Amino acid sequence: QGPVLALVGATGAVGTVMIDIINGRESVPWGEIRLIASPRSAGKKITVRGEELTVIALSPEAFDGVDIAMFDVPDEVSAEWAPIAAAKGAVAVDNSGAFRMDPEVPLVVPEVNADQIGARPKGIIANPNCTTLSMMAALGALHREFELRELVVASYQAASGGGQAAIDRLYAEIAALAGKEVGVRAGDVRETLEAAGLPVSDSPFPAPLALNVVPWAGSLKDEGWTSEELKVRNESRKILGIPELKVSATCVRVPVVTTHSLAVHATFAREVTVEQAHKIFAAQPSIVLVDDPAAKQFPTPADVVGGDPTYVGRVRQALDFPNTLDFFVCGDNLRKGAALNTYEIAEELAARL
Ligand code: 11C
Repeated sequence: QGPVLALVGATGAVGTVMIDIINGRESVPWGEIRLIASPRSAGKKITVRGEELTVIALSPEAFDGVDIAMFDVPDEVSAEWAPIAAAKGAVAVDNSGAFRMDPEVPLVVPEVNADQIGARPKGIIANPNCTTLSMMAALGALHREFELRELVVASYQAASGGGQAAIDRLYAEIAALAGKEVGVRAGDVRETLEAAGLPVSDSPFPAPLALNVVPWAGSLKDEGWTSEELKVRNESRKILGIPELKVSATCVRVPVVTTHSLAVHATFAREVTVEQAHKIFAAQPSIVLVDDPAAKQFPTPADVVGGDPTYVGRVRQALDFPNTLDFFVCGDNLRKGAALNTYEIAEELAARL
């Protein structure tokens, strides 16, 4: 009998992708899979690997006998319940922001720092933010060879990073603007949405997202930075094991449903040629290199959404910055950015139980 896996938040946007991933695996090590959600979703039936499972309500007893509990719930729910699962003897793999910067909680991307999975004094392992995660496989591989020193990034984040309500809002905005000649006068997109009953005050985004880009993700922190930008800085440092890494990020929401992209400007201790970088990327099982500028081949969210790997392209040696590479990455924020990485950590744990 294999270990017992619990999925907390089984009915949410990421939980649903998690079940897709479990269903898509050729084989799984689990003796039992248990689906847990809020009392509102309890009783719902979901088919997992051909077996109809009933979602049970979150309670301490729900963790009885559980070996690994994956959490895809809001920060405050994880903050309360991951320690309860751990006290019941499970390893909690948490996709929220509640524990990521806790020095007693490893923050893991298996292909970068799987070695840290074993040191988990609180019985909790954290999964990074999807924006940070989208570039970690690429940066981790380059860092191993060339020693990363500085990182400047701009993100192009999909609506689904904000959950189902954010996806619904983007679709509603697109429908309301379809066929109209807008985006030609300041404020006309906003006014048209308002006339269609979609005022920005009701939106999860602080400006229209359709036909627009919005330089804002997360909440306001000190000195004008957003929580998302600080997560990119702090989490990159922790995952890569470079506490002094210089990082500056600008996080931007774009009218894409799913798949985050980042323009990365990374400076290393040593010179890195495009050819060397290509070789390193091509050797990583979790990276797909799509980089043929003459043929206009590069990754875009629309072309890679639903995929597991990180897609890398537009690799260039920065003309005016020594030892610096510029490149573009795309990664499905619901898969590798959230559900897949969490599940890969659970698989690593299962192999070590
Ligand atoms: C977004 N990256 O795109 C965020 C969502 O810390 O796990 C995930 C927030 C987090 O809005």
